[in-house]
Amino acid sequence: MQLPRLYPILDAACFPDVAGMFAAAEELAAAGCTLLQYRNKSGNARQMLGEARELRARVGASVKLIMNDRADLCLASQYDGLHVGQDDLSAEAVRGIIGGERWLGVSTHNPEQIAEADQTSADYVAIGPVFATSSKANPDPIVGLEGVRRARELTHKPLVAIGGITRANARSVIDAGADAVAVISDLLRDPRKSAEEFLRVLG
Ligand code: 3NM
Repeated sequence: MQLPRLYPILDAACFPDVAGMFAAAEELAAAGCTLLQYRNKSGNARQMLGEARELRARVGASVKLIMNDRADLCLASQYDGLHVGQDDLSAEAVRGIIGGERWLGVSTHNPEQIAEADQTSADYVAIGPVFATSSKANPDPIVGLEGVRRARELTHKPLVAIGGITRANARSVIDAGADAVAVISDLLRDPRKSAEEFLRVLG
């Protein structure tokens, strides 16, 4: 499994309407992003499936699409992977649902959770929030670059850093040991230009 350096997250709550989210997805794909996550913490299942399918239609088959939280919607939308947090079904439980081929990512926020995720069949581990973020309700304590370094020591799995990552600090996060950065807010304004700039500094 090879993670691209940039892992944009399309959070439905960050767009005034779904048309904006679909347009952003197209722009991110045009910029060269090859991995996107669809996140919707407040939509109902039917709405989410419709949006997930539309995202696939917009970005095409060459972009890997990851569903946040919902194993059922991952299967129903034929997404390439699933990302779960600490309050979702366990990695092993969702692995049993999505099968061995789809990518599985697990969010962690401290060394204990990283060590635990490392023992699962997860394909990558996410650590965060690295910096202050306003994109997540009730975020865990900030782990900083030191938290990324620590995470790097605790797992050999591909490591995704998340939380407050911008074009200005992304390089430092990779240098601290992350394989990829997951980003919501710093891709919202002019997604294509922002993603191109991320890819340039991360390249
Ligand atoms: N998860 P932004 S932080 C979705 O710590 C999410 O696991 C986090 O958004 C974690 O790039 C976060 O705008 C929000 O800070 C990331």
